[in-house]
Amino acid sequence: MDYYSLKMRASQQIGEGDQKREQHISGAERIVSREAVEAVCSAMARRALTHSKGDPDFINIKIEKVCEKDIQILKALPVTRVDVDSWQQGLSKAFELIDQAAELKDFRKKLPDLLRETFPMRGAMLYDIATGERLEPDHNRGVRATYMDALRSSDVDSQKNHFNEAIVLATKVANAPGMVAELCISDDPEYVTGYVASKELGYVRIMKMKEVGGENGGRIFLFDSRKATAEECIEYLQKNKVLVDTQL
Ligand code: WAQ
Ligand code: MG
Repeated sequence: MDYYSLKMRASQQIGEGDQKREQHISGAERIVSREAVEAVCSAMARRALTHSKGDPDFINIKIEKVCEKDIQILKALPVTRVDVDSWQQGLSKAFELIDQAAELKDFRKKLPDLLRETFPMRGAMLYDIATGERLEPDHNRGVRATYMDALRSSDVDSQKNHFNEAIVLATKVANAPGMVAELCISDDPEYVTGYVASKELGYVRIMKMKEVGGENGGRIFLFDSRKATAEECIEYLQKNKVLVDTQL
């Protein structure tokens, strides 16, 4: 069977003169059957054009054929859920889980600053817990995990399903060489649920991690350079084709 990868990114120019920059609005990645390509493509355009972060003036949709033999099937991370009373409590719970996964004492004290740095980024921060260095080739952009989708999903969602997309991304990321854990908060103003994920922890949904209406979200991929090279990890995130089985 023929598969096709579709990638969408949408942005808006903001600011004047020297301050002019591209603000990321929306991005999405899918791997679907040939029959679904047209419908998924138009759903992506609609999604970009109706995003709550703003009206994009640039939308890029890229379509590529993918060989079935190049696709790796991964079992979805097991999902658990943590209910919290406030977003402050949610963040604190997330930081606690990260400390546990990274096996670093008091690492959580660094996390609020790291998180702040991710707010304007289109991709994720790749942070080396062995050296404290950021490893993305382009710090403004970050690294993006691409070429992934749910297995047996040729459905066309014009409405974003945050959880379905996140479990796919988190499963791919957790399987990358040297990956220790991921922390994620959506930058979509109305979406306050976030997660911490790793192979050991699974996918831990934390029901509140920011204020409703807040646009400050981002992703941190915590990586350990004692376990793999940054090149291997980035290559996996950006190039390997993955379908995630969410029904196992
Ligand atoms: N690769 C790397 N980073 C990404 C990617 C990607 N493919 N897609 C998004 N990001 C970064 C980017 O900086 C975004 O601004 C940020 O993550 C948030 O992305 O269980 O919707 O797509 O209900 O807004 C979590 C679901 C939803 C929790 C997360 O993130 C649950 C979400 P968004
Ligand atoms: Mg978003």
